[in-house]
Amino acid sequence: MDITKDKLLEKLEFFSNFKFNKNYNDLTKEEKFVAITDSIMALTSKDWTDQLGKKARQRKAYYFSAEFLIGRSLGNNLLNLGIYDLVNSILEEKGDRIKDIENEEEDAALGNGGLGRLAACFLESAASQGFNLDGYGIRYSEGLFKQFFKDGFQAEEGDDWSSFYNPWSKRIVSDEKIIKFKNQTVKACPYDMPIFGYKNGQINRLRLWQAEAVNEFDFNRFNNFDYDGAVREKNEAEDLTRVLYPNDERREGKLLRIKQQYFFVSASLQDIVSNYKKNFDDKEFKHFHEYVSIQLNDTHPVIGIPELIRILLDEEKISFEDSFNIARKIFNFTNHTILREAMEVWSVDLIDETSPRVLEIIQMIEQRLVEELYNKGFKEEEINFLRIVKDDSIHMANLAIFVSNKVNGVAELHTNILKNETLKDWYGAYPYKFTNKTNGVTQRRWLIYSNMELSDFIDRKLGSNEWREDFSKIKELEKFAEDEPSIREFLEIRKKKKIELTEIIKETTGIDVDPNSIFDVQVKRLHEYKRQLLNALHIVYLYHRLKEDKNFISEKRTFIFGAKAAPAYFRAKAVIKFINEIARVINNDKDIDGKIKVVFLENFRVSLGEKIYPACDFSEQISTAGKEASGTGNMKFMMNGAITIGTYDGANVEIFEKAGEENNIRFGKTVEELMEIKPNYDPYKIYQEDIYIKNALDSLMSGEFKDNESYMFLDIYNSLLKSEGGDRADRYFVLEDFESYRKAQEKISEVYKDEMRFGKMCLLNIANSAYFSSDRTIREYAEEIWKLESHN
Ligand code: Z15
Repeated sequence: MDITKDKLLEKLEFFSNFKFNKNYNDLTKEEKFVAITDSIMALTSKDWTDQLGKKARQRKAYYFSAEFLIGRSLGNNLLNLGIYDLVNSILEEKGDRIKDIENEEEDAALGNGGLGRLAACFLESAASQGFNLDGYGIRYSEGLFKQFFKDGFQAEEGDDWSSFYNPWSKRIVSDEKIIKFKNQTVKACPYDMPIFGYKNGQINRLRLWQAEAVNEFDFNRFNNFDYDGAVREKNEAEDLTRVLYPNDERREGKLLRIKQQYFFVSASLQDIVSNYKKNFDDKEFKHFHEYVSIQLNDTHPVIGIPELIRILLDEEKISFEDSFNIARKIFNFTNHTILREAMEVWSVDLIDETSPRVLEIIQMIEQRLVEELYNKGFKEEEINFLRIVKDDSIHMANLAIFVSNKVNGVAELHTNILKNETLKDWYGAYPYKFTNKTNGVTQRRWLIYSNMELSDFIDRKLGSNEWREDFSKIKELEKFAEDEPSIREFLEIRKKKKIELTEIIKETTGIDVDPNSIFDVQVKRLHEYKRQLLNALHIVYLYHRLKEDKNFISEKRTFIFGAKAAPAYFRAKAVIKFINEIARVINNDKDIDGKIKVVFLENFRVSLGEKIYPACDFSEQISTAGKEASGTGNMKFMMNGAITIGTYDGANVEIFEKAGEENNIRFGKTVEELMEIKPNYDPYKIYQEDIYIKNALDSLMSGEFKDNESYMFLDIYNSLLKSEGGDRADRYFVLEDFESYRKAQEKISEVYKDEMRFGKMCLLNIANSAYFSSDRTIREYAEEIWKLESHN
C-alpha cells in the first residue's frame, strides 16, 4: 500500500467534485471529513479486494459479538496506515487542523461498554499482528443513546450515528442472506468495514448486518388506500436492527432482543457456510473445522450453536451426530460476568416464537448432554443442575459450555471464580475446556493516538519507536525512573494533557478547574457493583471535613466522573443525580476555597475517553471484590501513567502484580474476606458507630442535597441500610470498605505532594503495562484457542 501526497491530493479533489460539486477548498468541515475518508477508502480498496481473495482459502477465526464499540475511525485508520503525519501536513497547508476534522466524525457507538470496546480492540490487535480474525455483528441504526443532564437528572436522546454519512462501510448487496423466523422472513444486508493493521498492510473485515424487508412495498395495499399496510413489512423488518439495547450487564427478556441475536448469527453462519462451499469441494464438511473457528462474545450469540447444527443438518444433509461434533470443534465461549442479573436465560416460548426448529435442536443437544453426563457417572441431581433446559427456560451459558471447545474468563481472578464457584460443576465435568485470557486494550488507540505527546517522549527516551508494534519493549522505560530530568519532562507532558482536559471541562460544563489540582477520575458505566456511590459518599465526607477546617487537605482535588446509566435502571440514575447535586453544592460553596471540585462530564463515550485517560492522575477502580470480571478502563489509565486506586478485583489484581503494589494504592476487603463477612454483615452498625459515615449518608435525607422529590435519594439511602425483597442491605459492601477507602484517599495526597516520587510511580506503571496490550491477549487466543498463524 503506497499512499503518496500526490495520490491523496488527487483523490481529495476528485471526491469533492464527485460528491459535492465543489472544489475541496470550498467544502464545509463535515464535507472535508467525507472527502478525506472517501479518499482513504478509495486508495485502499484494491488492496482490500486482493486480500479478501487471498484469505478466502485460509483458516480464519470469527468474532461473533452483539456489540462493537468502535468510536471514531479517522485518526486511528490514518495512524495504522502510516499516513497520519502526511494527512496532517496536507491539511495544514490548506489551513485546517486535523483535530478539527477528526471531531466531525460521529462515534460509532454500537456497544454499551467494556464488552463492546474489547471486541473493537481485539479486531485492531488481530489485524496489526497479521491474524485472520473477522468480526460479525449488527449494524444498529441507533447506537447507544446520547446522555445529557436536565436539572442533574440523566436524560437520553437517540443516536442516529449514520444519518449524515457513514464512510467506512460498503454495502455488499450480492452477499445478502434470508433469515426465517417463525412468523416473519427478512433480508440481512451486510455492511463491511475495513480493519487496518498497524503499518503492516493487513486489512481484516468487520461485517455488520442490517435487517431489511424482502418486499419493501405492497402495491396492492397502497392501491386499496392502506398506506400503513403498504409499508408495514418494511417497518417490521427494519425494527429488528433499529436499536442497540442500552443495558450493560443486565438481561432483557424481550422477543426483539433474541430475534436480533438469531438474526445476526444466522446471517453470519450462512455466510461462512456458503463461502466454504464456494471455496472448497467438501460436501460432507469433513474439513470445515480446519478452516473455521468462532468466538462467542458472551451468551449473546450462543443461539448460533443450534443454528449451525440446523444449517448442517437440514440444509447440508449432514447427520445430527456429525453436525454436533463439527459445532463442538468450532465454537468457543467467553464469559464476561458472574452477576446473576446478567446471565441470559430465555423462556422456551420466546425461543419457539423465534425459531421452532432451533428449539427442537436445543432439545436434541440437551439429550446428548444428559447421556454424556450419565456415561461420565454423574448422578441425577448433578445432571439436572447442568441441564440446558430447566423449568421451561433455556440457560444459554450451559448450552455454550457444553458445546464449546474452550471456555474462558477475562482475568485471572475471574476465571478462578468461574472454576471454583460459579461454574464449578462444569469445571468438574470438563476441566480441560477452561482457560483464562486476561483482557487487554490496544495501545495504538489508547496511547499512541490519544497521547501523541507521551508517545513522542517514549520514542525519544527509548531511542526507537519499535515499542509501538512490540509493546513488550515499553519495559525499557524503567531505566528512567530515577532520572530527574526525564521525570520532569514526563510531568510536563502530563500537565499539558491536564490543561487540555481542563479546557474541555470548561467548554462542556462551564466549571473552572485547576490543572495543578489532583485529577481523580472514575469513568465507566454506572452500576451499583462499580460503586460510584462509594466515591460520592467519600467526597461528601471530605466536604464535611473541609467545612469544619478548610485546611483539612493540603492538595487541591478535582473529582471527575463520566458514566451512562441504563435508562430503566432507577438506582443508577439516582447516583447520577446525587453526584450532580454534590457537584452543584460543592462547586458553589465559597467556604472551602475551591479546595475540591466535582465534575460530571455528560455523554461519556470512546472519543471523550481518548481525552480523559491521558489527563488522569488517579484512576478509580473501586468495584466490590469479585464483581468486576476484568475491567479495561483500568488498563487505559495505566498505559497513560495514572496510578490505580483500586480494590483487589478483576484485572486490578494483575495490575498490582505487574506494576508493584508500591506504585499503586490498594484498599478494601478481598473476595474471601467478604465471603466470611457476608452472613453476619451489618451495615447499620457501621453507620451508627462512625459519625462521619453517618453524616455522609444522612446528607441524602437531610435536604443538604436535593433530589427534587423524585425519592431517588431515599432509594439510595435504603439500599445501604435496609434489606429489601430478599436482598441484603448494602449488597455491594460500600460501608464495609468505606474506612479503608478513606485511608487510601489520604494516601493520594501524600503521594502527589512529592512530585518526583509521584512521577516515578506514574512512569513505572507505563513501563509495566505491556501485559495489558490486547496484542498479548490476541496472541494467546490465536495460539491456544483459534490455532491461527500470523501472516505478518
Ligand atoms: C460488559 O460490558 C461486561 C460484561 C458483561 O457480561 C456484559 Cl453483558 C457487558 C464487561 C465486564 O463488566 C468488564 O469487567 C470486562 O472488562 C468487560 O466486559 C470485557 O470483558
